[in-house]
Amino acid sequence: MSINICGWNSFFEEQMLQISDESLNVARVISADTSVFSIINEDGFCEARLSGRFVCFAQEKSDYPVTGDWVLFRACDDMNLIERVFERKTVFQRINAGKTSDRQVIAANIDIMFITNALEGGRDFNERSIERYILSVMDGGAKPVILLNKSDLCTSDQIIQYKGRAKSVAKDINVIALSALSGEGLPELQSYLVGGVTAAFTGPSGVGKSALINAITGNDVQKTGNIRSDDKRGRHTTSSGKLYQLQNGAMIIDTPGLRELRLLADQDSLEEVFPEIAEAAISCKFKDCTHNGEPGCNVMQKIEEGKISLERYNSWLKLKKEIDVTNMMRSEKGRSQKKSRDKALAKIIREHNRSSFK
Ligand SMILES: Nc1nc2c(ncn2[C@@H]2O[C@H](COP(=O)(O)OP(=O)(O)O)[C@@H](O)[C@H]2O)c(=O)[nH]1
Ligand SMILES: [Mg+2]
Ligand SMILES: [Zn+2]
Repeated sequence: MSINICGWNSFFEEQMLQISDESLNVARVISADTSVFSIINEDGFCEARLSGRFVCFAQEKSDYPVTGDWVLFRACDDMNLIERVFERKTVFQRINAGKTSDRQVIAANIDIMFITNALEGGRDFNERSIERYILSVMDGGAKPVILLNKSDLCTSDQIIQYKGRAKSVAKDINVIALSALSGEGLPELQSYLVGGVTAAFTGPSGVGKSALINAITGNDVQKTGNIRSDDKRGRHTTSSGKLYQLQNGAMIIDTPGLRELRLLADQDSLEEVFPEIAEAAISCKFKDCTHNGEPGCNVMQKIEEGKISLERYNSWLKLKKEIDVTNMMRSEKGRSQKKSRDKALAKIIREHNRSSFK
């Protein structure tokens, strides 16, 4: 099966080969509400809902389709029913705000994530926020690119300084200073948007994500969300994001501004984002050194020598604590969920046995 719309690739094609049901159609999710999904395929746009079977078998809310997902749906008389979500190539996710440890997938199958920041006289520029976003994006599998928007508000010397500061926390990651207003730097951003690529924008509110998307798309974009009658009634679709298709075949997702990006990541991703700490750790005296006061700690040594910055170390410590606590909460939750599933199953078996012996 070949699907003539953008973003489909061998990762999904291979999954398709495992599916023998000819009555199902492939589509990509453009925007996701709690129960209504806008989807696109060769035949155009339509709306779909979740099938009862899908809801029944979904283990958690994060299994539900989000913007960027590939799905299989059944066209019924008056409704399209989503039966399945393809395994995601990449995810952009966080832990839900509040006291939970539930995971919220914001968008899926993003190849390139533009981590957007603003240089409003530097007020909003923050290395620690950039580190947090890089960690989240890399852990989800997308390739991060750092954008420093609103360069029109800075002198060229200031821009060089900010770029250097961003680079100090983003070693192998491209940093682009640009302006949605003046157009400076836009061609470099556009060079990422080739046919078949799915790119997305994330970052705090007000940094200019929407302005940048408007600047690159101009009138070129099919404002897919706008044709939804639901939007005219003002239903908000911001919980996950919105996907736009450029005429050259690139796809762009505008994700909602996040007030809080609670991390869901593993230790390996943390090491990737803080390579200098991971590298120094190899020479610590103890294999399980936590770099928090043990004798013979090479990380501490490097900090004293000024080879690892104290800010970076403190940031690493804070992020590590955060992901450790979350992972612990999640594994405890997983255990207790399994326990209640086992209990429910035992009850069913007991009742079944009782009734068959009657
Ligand atoms: N000076 C300047 N202002 C910008 C630029 N990009 C966006 N803005 C302004 O910043 C504000 C927030 O932009 P918006 O795109 O809504 O941010 P979003 O919340 O990240 O989507 C708006 O008032 C924009 O006009 C820029 O490159 N330069
Ligand atoms: Mg916006
Ligand atoms: Zn150590």
